[in-house]
Amino acid sequence: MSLSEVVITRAIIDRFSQKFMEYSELDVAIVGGGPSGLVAAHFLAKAGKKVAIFERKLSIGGGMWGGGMMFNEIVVQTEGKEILDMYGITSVEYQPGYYTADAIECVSTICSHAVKAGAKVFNCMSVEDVIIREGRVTGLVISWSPVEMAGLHVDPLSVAATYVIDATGHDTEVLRVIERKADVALRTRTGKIMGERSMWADKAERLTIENTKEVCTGVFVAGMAANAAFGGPRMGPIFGGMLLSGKRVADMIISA
Ligand code: 48F
Repeated sequence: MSLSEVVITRAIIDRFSQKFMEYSELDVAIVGGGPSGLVAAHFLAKAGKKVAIFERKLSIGGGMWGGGMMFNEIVVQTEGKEILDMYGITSVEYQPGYYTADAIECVSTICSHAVKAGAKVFNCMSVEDVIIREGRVTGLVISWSPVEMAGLHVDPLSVAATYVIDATGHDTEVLRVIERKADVALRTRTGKIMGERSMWADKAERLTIENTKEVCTGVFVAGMAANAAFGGPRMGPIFGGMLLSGKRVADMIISA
């Protein structure tokens, strides 16, 4: 049998359309496929939730691939190591309370678990806006990232979601659009995004967990976005807080 390019083309378009149609109404839409978003997707999908990640870049993994300054090893503390153990990711004690792991093994393993549990990843898609009804975010406005990058004048599409997780890292992009466009006060001290503070690994790691919460009705923040929203410091290339935040936000949404 000779292979037909047209069949290959139709197979891709058909299957993608089916997938996108099925996932255009979600229990949880996660913006950002960094470590916190991937862990959240895994636990939510495992609990039977219909969940998708929208990731601007071609690749998932966010800031994890590059470890610290492109030395592709990450550090986790004891609590973070427990999550790596759960995933079967190899970690090695460096000195008491500090463990290292291969960044590539971390991203690929966590992503594999998320996808196998049923989460869908829509890469190359940027979230540029939200849909709000009566003070609650009910969906996301999405576009192809290359459209955004080229500044093309093309209207976006939308997906509906009961809950949204802003896991966009340092830039808190979902909250930024809510702050700019909607009359919705965030549940921070100022009612606005407080902005991240300079690096303080120990404090930041603790605060990342504390700051993982519902920041306005229907929208949760996780990972570095949680600290940026609530004025916590950045932590640098220690990733336990990201993993624990992803699990915590999933637990919170499951019990909500
Ligand atoms: O930055 P990122 O890895 O977020 P995270 O899960 O982890 C933070 C750490 O990597 C590191 C750190 C701690 O050690 O400080 O930075 O909090 O991943 C965020 C992802 O969100 C995507 C972005 O491309 C990245 O992969 N992203 C950001 N804005 C959008 C987006 C958007 N508007 N639409 C879609 N994806």
